[in-house]
Parts: sequence; structure tokens; C-alpha cells
Amino acid sequence: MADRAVTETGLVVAAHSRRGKLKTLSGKQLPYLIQGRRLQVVCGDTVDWTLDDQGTLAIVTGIVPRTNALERQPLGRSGSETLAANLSLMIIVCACKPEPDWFLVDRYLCTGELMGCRLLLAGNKADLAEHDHATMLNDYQRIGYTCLSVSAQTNQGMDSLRTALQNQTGILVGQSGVGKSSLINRLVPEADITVGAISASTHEGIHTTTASAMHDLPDGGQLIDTPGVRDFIPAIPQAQSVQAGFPDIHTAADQCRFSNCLHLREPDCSVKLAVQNGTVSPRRYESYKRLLHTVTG
Ligand SMILES: Nc1nc2c(ncn2[C@@H]2O[C@H](COP(=O)(O)OP(=O)(O)OP(=O)(O)O)[C@@H](O)[C@H]2O)c(=O)[nH]1
Ligand SMILES: [Mg+2]
Ligand SMILES: [Zn+2]
Repeated sequence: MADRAVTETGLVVAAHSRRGKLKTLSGKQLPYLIQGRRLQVVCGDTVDWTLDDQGTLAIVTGIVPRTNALERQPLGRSGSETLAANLSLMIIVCACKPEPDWFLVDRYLCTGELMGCRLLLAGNKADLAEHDHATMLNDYQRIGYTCLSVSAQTNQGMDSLRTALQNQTGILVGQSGVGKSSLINRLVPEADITVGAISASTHEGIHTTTASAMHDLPDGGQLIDTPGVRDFIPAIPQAQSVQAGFPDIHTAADQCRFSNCLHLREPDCSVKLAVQNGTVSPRRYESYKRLLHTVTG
């Protein structure tokens, strides 16, 4: 038998438990199977693999150390769950329909900050009469986040989105029904992902995408589509780390009396003062407090 134990690296483009699809160094896609119980492979991972005896299946033997990982804390379980890895840009998608959940947006932003990702907010469905981009994303523009008004339907803003994505490993996250898959279909015409209409009764998305998948962008780089969520609890081990994910609060914390101030009930807290005088948005502060309480239990 020929010696097939030549290890190569590959990029994971789809991961379902022990199986998935990877892209080889020559750009070919191959189905894979994970060897060993301990490996938890996700979209965006670079993995070591060898070809099986039939020459059709990649056997994944290891994961190359990740530069970062998107992790969530599953409700009622200890330990975190990794959702994707090696991301350089997180795009948080929202829309006027379904009604935006800004606390969810803040949780993703906080996570992206702690991961060291570039961050971008995309207000999709700009073609709809209800869309009011300036009001929708005002809080975030004020903090310094890049906000784009886009429409997967009319192509509005898609060039700016394309430019932001050039040579990045990006991920689209957000509620179900905001149009994540529709945006990828615009950016990658051959992607042809199934999209689903908003429910007429609940006015929410119907969770059309059920697994993450990575797509190559025509101008270089990759973009991961993810299933929409109702909630997202970031995996943050320490309460003190939460404020590092809120740049507006972190900046305002400069003058707090205590260096370990959590900006809750401590005296001479400059964050609470900043909320009172309008420098920090009360809604962002509320978001920070809610997340802090989630992390501390
Ligand atoms: N008017 C309008 N509708 C859009 C736009 N983008 C997406 N939609 C519609 O919004 C609905 C949801 O789109 P999807 O792309 O499936 O949304 P998703 O975020 O991928 O949803 P999940 O996969 O469930 O997370 C579909 O009916 C789309 O046609 C847009 O720019 N304008
Ligand atoms: Mg989708
Ligand atoms: Zn404080």
C-alpha cells in the first residue's frame, strides 16, 4: 500500500460535529472526518489532514493554533462552545424588520472587541420605507463604529461592504431574518443560499440557515454565513473584562476612583457621571450592566 501519511493543512469551510468540508492548499474542496474524540473543529479553522486509503476523504488529525475564536456560553452548561475561528472582521447585521435587538448587537460588539476583530455594523433592508439608518445606528456611529446602510435587494451600499471585506476572513452574525444569507448571495453570486421570508405571524425570521458555512469572495477573502440567533451569551470568564468590550464605557472609566470599578454602585464613578451627562448612552450602559450580571451569574 502506498504511504499516504503526508500531512497537509486545509481550511475548514463547513463543520458538522465530526464531519465537514475543507479547502485544500490547491483550492479543492474535500469532505473530512475527524480522527479522535477531542478535536472540536469549526468553520475558519486551519487543520492538519491526511488522505484516507480510498483517496476521497480527508482525515483531520489536528487543529493549527487559532488566532482567535468566537465563543458562546451555552445556557445552563459550564464550558464554552466555539462557533468559528480565525476571524479578522465581524459584521453585525440588523434591519428594521425583524425589529432590532440592540442588546444582542452590543453583545456581539463586546465579543468582537475582546477577540480583537475589526467590527462593522450593517443596517440591511435600506430599501424599505421603515428603514431609518441614521436613527437606527446613531449610538454606534457616535462611539466610532463603522455603520453601513445596505440593501441585498437593491444593491445599495454593497460596494462599500465589498471593499470592507477585501482579503478579510469575515463573519456575518445577527438575528434570524435580517438578511445575512441574502447579503452573501449578492456578494458571491454562485453561493445560491436558501433564504426565508419573515413570519407573517411573529414578524421574526424563521431560522432558515441551520449551519455555518464559509464562502470565497470574488475579490479575495472569505465570508462565513451563520444561523440567526435569538440571544447570544458571550463566553467572558471575568466581570472585569466586560468593560474592555465597551470602548465608550472603557474611555469614560478613566476618572473612576477605584481602578477595579465595575461602574455599578461604587462612589465617584465617572461612567455613571458620563451616563448622566449624556456622553455614554443610557441604553449602552444598560447593555453593559445586563451583560455584567450575566457573566457574574
Ligand atoms: N426588502 C428587503 N428584504 C430583504 C433584504 N435582504 C433580505 N431580505 C429578505 O429578508 C428575508 C430573510 O432573509 P435571509 O437572507 O434568509 O435572512 P438570514 O439573516 O439569513 O436569516 P437566518 O438564516 O434565518 O438567520 C428574506 O425574505 C429576504 O428576501 C433587503 O435588502 N431588502
Ligand atoms: Mg441565513
Ligand atoms: Zn466606575
